[in-house]
Amino acid sequence: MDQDTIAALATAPGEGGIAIVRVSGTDAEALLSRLFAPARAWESHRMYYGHIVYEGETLDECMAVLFRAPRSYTREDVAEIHLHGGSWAAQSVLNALYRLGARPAGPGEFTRRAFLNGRVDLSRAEAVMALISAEGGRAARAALRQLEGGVSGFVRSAQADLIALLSGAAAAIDYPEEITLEEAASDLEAGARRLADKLEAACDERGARIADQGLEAVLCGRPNVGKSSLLNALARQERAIVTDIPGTTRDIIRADVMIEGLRVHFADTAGLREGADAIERIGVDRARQAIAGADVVLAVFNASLPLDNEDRQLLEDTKDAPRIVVLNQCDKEMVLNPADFDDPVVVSAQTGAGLRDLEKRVAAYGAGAGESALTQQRHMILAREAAASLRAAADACARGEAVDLAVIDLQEALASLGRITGEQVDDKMIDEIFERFCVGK
Ligand SMILES: Nc1nc2c(ncn2[C@@H]2O[C@H](COP(=O)(O)OP(=O)(O)OP(=O)(O)O)[C@@H](O)[C@H]2O)c(=O)[nH]1
Ligand SMILES: [Mg+2]
Repeated sequence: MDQDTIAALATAPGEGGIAIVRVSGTDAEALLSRLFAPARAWESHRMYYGHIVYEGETLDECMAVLFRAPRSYTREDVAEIHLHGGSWAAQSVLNALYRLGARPAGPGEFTRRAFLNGRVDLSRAEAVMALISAEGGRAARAALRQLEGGVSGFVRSAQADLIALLSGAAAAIDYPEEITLEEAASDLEAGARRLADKLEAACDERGARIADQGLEAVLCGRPNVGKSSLLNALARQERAIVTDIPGTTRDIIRADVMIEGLRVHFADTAGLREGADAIERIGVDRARQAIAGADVVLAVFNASLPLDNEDRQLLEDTKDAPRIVVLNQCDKEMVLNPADFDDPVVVSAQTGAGLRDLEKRVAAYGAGAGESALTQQRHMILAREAAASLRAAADACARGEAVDLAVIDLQEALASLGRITGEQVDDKMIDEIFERFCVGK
């Protein structure tokens, strides 16, 4: 089945400057030649101008290029036809290709072929998808590092460490006169723990989530301090209703803001106070839940009024949380003294003063996000599995068990690492990974 020639739209559907139809497989050149006649014989990696003609009808004016195997995305012969954007031309060219014998490509099938033909390892194939779906610069950079082989390189070095441990153990088993089993076991234990530490340090789930999905920042404070006004100012649009009536906001209102390549989800919440009506009480409960789940809490106070009990309670409740104290309404006469607070940001939602500082302080909570060696869930799970096997090997050595037993754990660790790059994979795993791709990639 993998010998079929496949075709799909490689660009996003809908209107656009150009639409690219991609064809891959042994018949790619023949199919392209049926629809498009270059002035001279096809030369690989060269763009040709011409017209796509099928059954006497000109379907589009286009540019076409042929990449002969193995110097192509899939390592098969690949043809790309650059058509005018919009769906009609691309669809009619695809229909012609299907009638001439190409098969519609499945999700991720081009990249899957690149993997099966050995052009990229699994972690690089996954990086292609991560790069396509990256929303912010931070996530895109992590994907690019992976695409350039960051993950493969990290895994290769861990595999080399493991193989060194395994050969040390083998030496002790084979040449007991050269190295005692006690020495071998203690070397093995130390080496296995070191490598387990390294693998665990390479996984930063929180950072990976923040780079990929964004940082949760929750605005909270008592009614009327200006939480909704701040949300609107940060979002640069009127998201939340602002009035001088305390208790205006009840539901959580969200706005996404891109700060230095990091997506930040700001949530504006109901003012925290007792004795509100039934609706507002639900809002206050939701606010408390949002605070508990936040990556950073923005505790907002009205700098032109003295602290009241609710303000003090909020300071107390959030003192151990990742928190930024925000003294708002600084355009009015300040009653609160910034020196009394722990590194506060002084702002005015009304004039915009201090907002840039606030953004920087928020973005600092995403510092380093997505910069660990591993950033994909699947890779982190396997690295942790490998680390667990290494710790089991170390524990076996520490208990004075036979080195052969530790060797089995080390081999398991090696197998887990092999699944990251795809040296040790089964078809089911490959299917699961590529099904998450989009068609045309
Ligand atoms: N002068 C001045 N007024 C502000 C500032 N921020 C908010 N206000 C005013 O304060 C009042 C309350 O603002 P909101 O943004 O609705 O306050 P809130 O904290 O969301 O209030 P609740 O939703 O009731 O909890 C409004 O009249 C705003 O115009 C500011 O920085 N300076
Ligand atoms: Mg509000």
